[in-house]
Amino acid sequence: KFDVGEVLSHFNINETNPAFSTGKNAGSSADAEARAITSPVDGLKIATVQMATAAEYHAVAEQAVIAAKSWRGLPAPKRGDIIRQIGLALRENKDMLGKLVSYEMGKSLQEGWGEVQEMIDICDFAVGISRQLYGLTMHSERPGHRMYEQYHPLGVVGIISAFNFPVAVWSWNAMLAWVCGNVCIWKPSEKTPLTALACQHIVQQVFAENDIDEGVSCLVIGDRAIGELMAADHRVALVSATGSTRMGKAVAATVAQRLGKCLLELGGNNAIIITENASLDIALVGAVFGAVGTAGQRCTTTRRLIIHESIYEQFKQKLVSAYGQIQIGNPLDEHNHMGPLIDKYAVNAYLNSIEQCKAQGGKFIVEGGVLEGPGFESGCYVKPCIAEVENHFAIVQHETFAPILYLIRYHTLDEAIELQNAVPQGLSSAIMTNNLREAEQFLSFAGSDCGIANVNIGTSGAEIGGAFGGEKETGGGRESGSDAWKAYMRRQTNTINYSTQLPLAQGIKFDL
Ligand code: UN1
Repeated sequence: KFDVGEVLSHFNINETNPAFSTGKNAGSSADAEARAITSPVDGLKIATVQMATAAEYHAVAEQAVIAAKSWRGLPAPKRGDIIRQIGLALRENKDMLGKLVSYEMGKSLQEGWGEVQEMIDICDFAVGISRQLYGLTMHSERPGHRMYEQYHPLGVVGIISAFNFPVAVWSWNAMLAWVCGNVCIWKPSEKTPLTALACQHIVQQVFAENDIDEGVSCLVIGDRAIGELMAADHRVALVSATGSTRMGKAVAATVAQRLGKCLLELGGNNAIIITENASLDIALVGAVFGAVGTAGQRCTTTRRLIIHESIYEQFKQKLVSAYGQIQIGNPLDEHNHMGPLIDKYAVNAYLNSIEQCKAQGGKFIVEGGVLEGPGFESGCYVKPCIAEVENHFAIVQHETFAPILYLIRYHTLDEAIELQNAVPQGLSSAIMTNNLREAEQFLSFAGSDCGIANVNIGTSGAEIGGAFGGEKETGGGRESGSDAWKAYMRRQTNTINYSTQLPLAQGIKFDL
């Protein structure tokens, strides 16, 4: 049974909560704006947070700069040991944190727990990486010389995260940034600050037990004004931002003004191509989970199905009957597949997109709409819907963060791949086929133009071990696994002369 009070007190979340926290030092100024956080699950107020002022942000950033000097001195494997302990603490808190994610954000409890599991996984990955921050050794062209490269910490990393993965995406960034020797300032979405406070509570306990400096993990609660301060702040070496393309463009432009570093993970418009050689049962589960999971609010959500004409009608029927079985309701009730959207703004955006889709010629085969009545009092529960469209419709080119699935028909695989690529975004993509030629063409340089391309798996639900991110308007950043850690470090090339001469490179003569 879910007990909000129990979960909140477990994480030391009170009725009113501070605007910032660097551990022991947490607070908010008298003139800070208070904001009530309500749950999309039942529309009830959960707690109040204070919004940080500019002065508070600057004070936190100062503390981060100081902490960066001590944290970087701790050897990387020792930093990894701290992350190992955070991973253990997250295991202990998985149930509670998963529930809070589900209640504050609205995703199903399975997905709330899955999100915490993703955090645990990245901790384990980061522990391993802490002993593998490898640089190369090169052969110098000069005798008695040696060259190598090493990776040093950047300093302060700013993390702007979105409401839809309120804790996992922060952890991808923070755990890697920390083992790489950086300190972090986290600005969570103003829609989901309570799960952020819970994470800060978990992390600060581990830090306190290990006598780690105040300020290695800084949390600042605020809206876009805080994001703007961070983007403009020369003390923040890297700004890692997850969210809309509009937000990413603003962050990138500001960071570019000071030639800082950016890591962007923005919108997706992900498609699954279903060929005549697909296993339709696999395709069905992949497509439905991809489209309705997290109520269509993942950046990896399946938004378009590009289906071969020979199986189009058959698959359409399967989809319609599968949609008829989707249980919508309180996400903490494990019988439900789908919870609410994050808030009423999201509901309006959903309704608006349905209107536009109809106006542009879309034909709905599963109708949408807002659910009313007992259990739906928050006004945030909507029906997942399906429309037959053409790929070029303006609404289809746009990412609506809601469970609206578009169906498109194709004749040849070349055409399907062209359609899949013909959107401004480039995050995730998939093909459903048992035909090797089709799969390989899709994965080739002439295939999908996305950062993620899957075969016989949907577009969402990536594992943490691979680099996560995408091309075009998705922003080009890569987070999480593989060698994404390199984004959190600066590379230094070192050439050492141990000879008794000073030969110059390129054979240049310079005698005195
Ligand atoms: C996001 O939606 O911002 O691949 C992240 C997935 C998850 C992460 C999504 N592992 O769907």
